[in-house]
Amino acid sequence: MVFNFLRRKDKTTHALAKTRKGWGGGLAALFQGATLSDDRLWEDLEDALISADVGVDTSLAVVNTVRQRVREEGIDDPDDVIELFKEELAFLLDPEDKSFWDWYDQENLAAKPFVLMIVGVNGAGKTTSIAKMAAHYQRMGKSVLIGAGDTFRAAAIDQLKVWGDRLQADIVAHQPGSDPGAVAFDAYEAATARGADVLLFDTAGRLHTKAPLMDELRKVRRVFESRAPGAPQQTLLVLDATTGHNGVEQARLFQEAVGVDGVFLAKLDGTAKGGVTVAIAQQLRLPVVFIGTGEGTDDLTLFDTDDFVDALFGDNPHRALKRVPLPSRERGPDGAARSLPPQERGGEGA
Ligand SMILES: Nc1nc2c(ncn2[C@@H]2O[C@H](COP(=O)(O)OP(=O)(O)OP(=O)(O)O)[C@@H](O)[C@H]2O)c(=O)[nH]1
Ligand SMILES: [Mg+2]
Repeated sequence: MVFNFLRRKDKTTHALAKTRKGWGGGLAALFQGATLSDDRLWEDLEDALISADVGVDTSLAVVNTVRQRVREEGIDDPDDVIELFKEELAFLLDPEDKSFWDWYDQENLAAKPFVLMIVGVNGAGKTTSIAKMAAHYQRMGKSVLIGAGDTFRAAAIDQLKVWGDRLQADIVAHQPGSDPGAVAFDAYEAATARGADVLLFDTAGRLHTKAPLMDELRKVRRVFESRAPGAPQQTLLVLDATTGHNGVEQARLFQEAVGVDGVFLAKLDGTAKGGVTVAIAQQLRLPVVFIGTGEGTDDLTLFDTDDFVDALFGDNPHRALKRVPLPSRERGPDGAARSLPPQERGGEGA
């Protein structure tokens, strides 16, 4: 599980450069010359979280909780306050059941072929992310087959073939305009026949056509379900991090229509709004599984909460994150992690 650990952390740090500059660094800068009892400071902190797309309610709740803890725990060092922010954000980012993350770099995959169905709107980064995941599994010594289920555009099929050649991964493709369900069927059969460990299945992303996209995706899903119990093993939604909060709304549509297990957050390197990662975890109850850190096949990293919050604010080697449940942290009835506003905890604003 410590697969590629160091490089992973480097990549997360690199991918979050813009977010860190615009947000994490911005947060740290807010403390310079400020006093912790100054209301203005806490309002600025709220603004900084909101403008990074954390979401308004979550931003207010996080700041409230941190402010309350500062008061209750008698904290007066700004570095300690930043650690509190890290802790609260880490709590919001962790899925309730962390074993969710176990599958993606596990030596023994739960099925053969292990089917990953990749969904997302046009241009989100699906095809590129598939190439990255193919390379990821190849590095783990797995054989990978890719199904070209985006039959809507001829270019989509060609794009996958180029990646397939480059990665020396088998591609199963039909003619443009053909039935994606039939491609799914053939791709599964081919993966079984060739003994492939992983089947990555690309899908279309256009939203408004004669055959509604969600119906088509449901059909693809049913084809996999009919081939083997438990298939597809994972349905990953690729979200473009640069679209910020809109991505959260998109995700809801896919979640309702086909069911989504996790998010591949692409293009995190291209945005200053990395706070959307928190919004995804918080509002959708979806774990971020991979992050896309560039346009090459090597530009992906496994999501790790601690790496993420460290990368946001910069490492602080003198302090370790506390990962104990604190009274200020609760989960709602839906399992959503909540930073409770002080008034709901029987206190008043600090
Ligand atoms: N900087 C950066 N660019 C990325 C990343 N992932 C994808 N891209 C770029 O985003 C663009 C769209 O990526 P695609 O993989 O074609 O997206 P798609 O979802 O398959 O798009 P359609 O097939 O048109 O629906 C390409 O120019 C990619 O190189 C990333 O993590 N970082
Ligand atoms: Mg594509």
